[in-house]
Amino acid sequence: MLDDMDDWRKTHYTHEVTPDLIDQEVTLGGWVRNYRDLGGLKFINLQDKYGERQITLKKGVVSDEIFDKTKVGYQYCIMVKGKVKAFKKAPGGIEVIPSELKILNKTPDKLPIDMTGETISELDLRLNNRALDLRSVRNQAVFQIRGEVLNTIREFLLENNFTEITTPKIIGSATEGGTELFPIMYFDKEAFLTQSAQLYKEQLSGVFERVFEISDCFRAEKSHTRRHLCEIFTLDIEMAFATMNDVLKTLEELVHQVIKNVRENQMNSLKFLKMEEKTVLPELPFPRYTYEEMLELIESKFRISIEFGEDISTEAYRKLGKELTGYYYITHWPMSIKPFYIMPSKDPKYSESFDLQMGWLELTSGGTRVHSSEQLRQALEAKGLNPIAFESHLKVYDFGMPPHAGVGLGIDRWITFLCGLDDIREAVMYPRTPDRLTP
Ligand code: AMO
Repeated sequence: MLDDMDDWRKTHYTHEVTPDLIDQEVTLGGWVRNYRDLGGLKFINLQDKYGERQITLKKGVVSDEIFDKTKVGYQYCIMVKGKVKAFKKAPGGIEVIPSELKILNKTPDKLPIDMTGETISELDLRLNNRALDLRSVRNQAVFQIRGEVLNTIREFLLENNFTEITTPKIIGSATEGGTELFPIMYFDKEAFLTQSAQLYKEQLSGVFERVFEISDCFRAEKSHTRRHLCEIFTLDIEMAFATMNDVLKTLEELVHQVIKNVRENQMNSLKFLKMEEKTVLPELPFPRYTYEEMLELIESKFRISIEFGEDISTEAYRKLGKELTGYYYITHWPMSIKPFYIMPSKDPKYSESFDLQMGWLELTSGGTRVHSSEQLRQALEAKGLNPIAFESHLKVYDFGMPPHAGVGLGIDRWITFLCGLDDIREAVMYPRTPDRLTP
């Protein structure tokens, strides 16, 4: 039989149950992280979204009725009314002596994954049971950090005159070329899920000047790596009256602020993930290397030769990451491997583009954009794309489009790195990969 919640409401979350509440009555609610029955003594570790508190039932101290009735299992959903007491050996130096306890929901005897924190179950099994898995302390730490990162990004950008935009995720034609798009049916027409806010953020930089969007985009890439997803969460930034150099400066200041806040506000989560020493405030400005300097470095240090116009291979990045362990920029990529909207450099062999790297991992792409409609038309043609398909975008460029520049940052990749995770799937609540569409 389950208990009814009735008019019980939580008075506190676990982290609010601090020593200044000693001898006061609280009502807590959450799940049983751990349960020990030592005969005359029962301990329940009640967890909620912020942490846990020990509930102690000692025969003779609590009523016989509650002592005898209380038999819980892992992850039972419970509510407890009780008094806060000081107890040195309990987590946080506090325990709650219950006067009443309600079992609101039960679990099977054997849970599909370990929830005690003693072992980490295999990732696919955890993802199959993701809502349960997300309750683990480790995941709580990851998603506290993720929340802090997103919050700081918004705060920082809003303070710096950016406007938050929301752009369509269902689109009629390819954003950046025809590949990597998921087609969908839009009534009787074919449409696509967007791969990037690129064209809309550019258009809106001609309205709100400095814009950003934090949202999903979709990549139909059959990549089975630990850094690729099919649904990604990106930060898109676009700045009018600006070039790549302005974006480089804003981005590094943003990264700096995010790490500062994560250190200040999420130290416990960093410690739990053993990332407190690795998460250091980066020095500004970030080192900048041109693509060509990078190729020379890779050749001289690792004897890996990359032809001008080729992407830097994963093998080379992995090695580079051992030498360049912090954040750094790679600028002026060959125009031949950049999208049509990127501005060519004075020497058109190069482009006004950059990536922000963290060690071996690419976190962003960005650059100065083309803002003349004529030049954009030619750029589309040069990339083998049909300007007619881009007509609704191109006409915006005839309405006084300002010079602009921007960047797209993969939030999931960044969280993977910041939390020291092995696999990007751990950095999102419900990952989408070529093999995973549920839960
Ligand atoms: P790009 O395609 O490089 O650039 O994407 C920007 C950043 O998003 C992340 N990312 C991914 N993360 C996980 N899985 C994937 N499949 C994946 N694909 C990309 C990376 C990458 O650096 N419109 C441009 C941005 C711009 O120029 O403003 C764009 O989308 O961290």
